[in-house]
Amino acid sequence: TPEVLCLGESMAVFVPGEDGPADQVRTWVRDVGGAESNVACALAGLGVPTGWVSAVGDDPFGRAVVAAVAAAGVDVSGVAVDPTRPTGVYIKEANASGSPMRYYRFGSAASDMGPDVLDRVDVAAARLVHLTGITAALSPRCRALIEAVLDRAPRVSFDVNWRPALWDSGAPDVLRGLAARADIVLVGADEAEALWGVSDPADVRELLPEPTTLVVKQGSLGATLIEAGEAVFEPALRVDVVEPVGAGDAFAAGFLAATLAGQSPRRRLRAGHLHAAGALRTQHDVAVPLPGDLVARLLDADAATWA
Ligand code: KDG
Repeated sequence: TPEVLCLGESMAVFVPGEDGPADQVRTWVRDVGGAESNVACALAGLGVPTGWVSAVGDDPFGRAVVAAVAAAGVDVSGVAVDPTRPTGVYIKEANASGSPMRYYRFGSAASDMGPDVLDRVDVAAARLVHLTGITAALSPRCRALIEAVLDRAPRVSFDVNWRPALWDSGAPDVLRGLAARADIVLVGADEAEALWGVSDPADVRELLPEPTTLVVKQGSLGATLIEAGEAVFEPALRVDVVEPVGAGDAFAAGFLAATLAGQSPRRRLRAGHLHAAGALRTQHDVAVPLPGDLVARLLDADAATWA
């Protein structure tokens, strides 16, 4: 049985298959993506038994998504097939400065998931359930589902993952309320600034005093972990960014795997940075893994060698 369950929607992703403005691109490459399944794939790659809980349509994209996640070693027995609704799609006009994402997911199979998902999936048996703020934006039923997970799961990690395109209004309060109920919260300083008007990790902490563990990701600078009254900052690696989507998911996976393994704050943050670096260097959502011996050396390197 999986130790970690990641719950959320995944989609067929289309990235340009040739150069030029998106409205002139005619060749698109079909990939697979979704924040929570990205985390699940990366965790499985790190050797953590992981399941993905979701729903897809009874269609080719749904089958492609499930096959890709299963091929990464993730348990997909928690994925339902909804014959009445389609699998979602998104378009990624990939570039290094940030990729505008266009979603075609309204009314999708996953957006109709509700608390009844917990009749078929035992979240109480997992060591950790990973959620993101994306799910809260998909539908009232999805929001009720993540509230129900927060009620029942023994330990929840929550990546705020604010996606402005999915929200009309209410995001600051909803996302803060959900984050406050989680055990581990991951948030970008830029997201915290846009949502709540604060970006300094200590100020974010004041806003979210309840979670045991808070990680504020400060972009190319690094990340700060605040836990048991202690703040630890660890600089990020310098990377040539190809396309940033998926880096947050890779960071979460590295950080969570190291956390489950009981590692030190510094190693947990470094594990996050190392996996994020892999995702920053590819157009795909899921990272190209860095060589294991390099990872092992960098996790324990002195500060000068590391950054
Ligand atoms: O974190 C990356 C995700 O944003 C991407 O895979 C698509 O799940 C996605 C979303 O809803 O934005």
